[in-house]
Amino acid sequence: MSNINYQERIPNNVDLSNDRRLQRALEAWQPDYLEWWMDMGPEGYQDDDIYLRTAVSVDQDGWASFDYVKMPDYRWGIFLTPFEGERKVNFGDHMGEDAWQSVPGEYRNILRRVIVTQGDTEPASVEQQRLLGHTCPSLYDLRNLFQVNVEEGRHLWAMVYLLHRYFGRDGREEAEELLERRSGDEDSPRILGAFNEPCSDWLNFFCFTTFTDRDGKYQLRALSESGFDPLARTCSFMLTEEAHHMFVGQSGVARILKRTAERMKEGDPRKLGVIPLDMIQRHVNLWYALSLDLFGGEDSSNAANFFAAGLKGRDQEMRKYDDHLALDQTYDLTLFNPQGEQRIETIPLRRAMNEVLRDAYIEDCEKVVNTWNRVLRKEGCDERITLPNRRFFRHQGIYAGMYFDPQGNWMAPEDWEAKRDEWLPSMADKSYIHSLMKPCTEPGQYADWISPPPRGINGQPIDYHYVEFAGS
Ligand code: BYC
Ligand code: FE
Ligand code: FE
Repeated sequence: MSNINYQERIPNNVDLSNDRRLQRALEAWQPDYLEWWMDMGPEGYQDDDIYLRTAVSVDQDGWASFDYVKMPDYRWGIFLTPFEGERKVNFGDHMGEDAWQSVPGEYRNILRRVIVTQGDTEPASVEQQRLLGHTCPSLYDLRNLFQVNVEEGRHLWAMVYLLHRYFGRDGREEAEELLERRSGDEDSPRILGAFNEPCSDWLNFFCFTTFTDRDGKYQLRALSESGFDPLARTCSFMLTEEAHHMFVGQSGVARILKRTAERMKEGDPRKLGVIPLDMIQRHVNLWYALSLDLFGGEDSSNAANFFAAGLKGRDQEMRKYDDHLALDQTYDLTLFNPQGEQRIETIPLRRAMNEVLRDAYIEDCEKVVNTWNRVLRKEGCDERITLPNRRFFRHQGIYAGMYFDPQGNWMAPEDWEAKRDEWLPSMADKSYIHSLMKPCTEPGQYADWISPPPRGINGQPIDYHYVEFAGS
């Protein structure tokens, strides 16, 4: 079934109306979700008409339609890529067995944990971005922010569906708790580090959607290989939506770089009201490092168990690899002792699966940075954006609690602290950037610190009324 039933209260392509218990349970969760959305979703824009895309089909082509929607009326629903019939578990100890259509008892807990961890990031990101609308650089950007927000809301629905459908009472409790934790809250924070960090201006937002949503891409890709078929199919549809989130980030940073490079020909970017390259670099450093942490420990028995169980594969497990058992191979990790001496430790490949996924992510990020540097080159600017070494500013895994410069050299803590404001956003950066963040809400108007996009959304012009404010 590839078409979505929009007649129902919860749009879906999972035949919800034939499972009354599940339908009732999800319909009972729906008002709590909406209450969360009104409390924690974009502040101040709930009555406005936003030019949004809504999923209308799960086919690769023509899956979305565009129209004006008030965000609380967005049709959040449950969409899985179509059932493929004969799917098998394709890696790990169960390789060759039929893919699971229900939860294998022995993996119930770890599977629930992965689904909850994934689900938790989605509302967290909406919470982090909740005030950004007030300082939007244009209606085009405002609309993109809201598009990302409603789709992250839908990603939460995707995980809540799995919890309700496959995990009974525990699942329903977890679904409630997903609406109770809050990004950055001291008592009840979100689960993963990056999702508790503030994201209070648009440079942070564009770096977040470039680097943190891109972690989403790789986690979802790994889960879309899963032997638990409903998880695989849910994640594979989420990836369709994810592409736009990363586009928003990558093109947002590119537009900032373009404007900065243009102005640098005239003088000091700070005096000209644009964002200096070193400030942009510090934000890249921060969000890249926070996002690297999201892959978990380099040496992880959890990761080995996930892989062995056939629950979480590598990036493009089927396309990129021939050996799906990963039993005979190893992975070399570079470790440091407290004196900064380096040594290599070789671990079984299965234990290194977090690091293998991180490698794929890093490669992708390098390509993104290359596209940014092409923008600088085209503007005749000789400076370049770079990615810091994977050891820089890490809080999870084997480099946590140690200090490395952006080139990856070990440092004594006090030496590192003295350099901190050179490498990471400082209070001065924050107040300068905040001073630039003035809303631009006339169609076709763009803030001075960012260049307009080369084209609009869905073939519309860049001065389109992407948001129609209520009462105007
Ligand atoms: N922060 O063996 P370890 C997205 C915990 S983004 C805090 O090293 P493991 C999105 C870990 O839970 C994609 N805690 O790692 C983007 C464990 O705790 P317990 C999100 C962390 O288990 C933008 C302990 O450290 N999806 O969709 O292999 C906008 C040691 O565990 C962190 C997923 O993450 C951290 N950064 O975990 C919106 C996929 N890292 O159990 C959305 C689901 C590790 O000892 N999650 N810990 O208390 C997973 O597959 C895995 O849980 C992890 C790695 C990738 C997080
Ligand atoms: Fe998401
Ligand atoms: Fe996303």
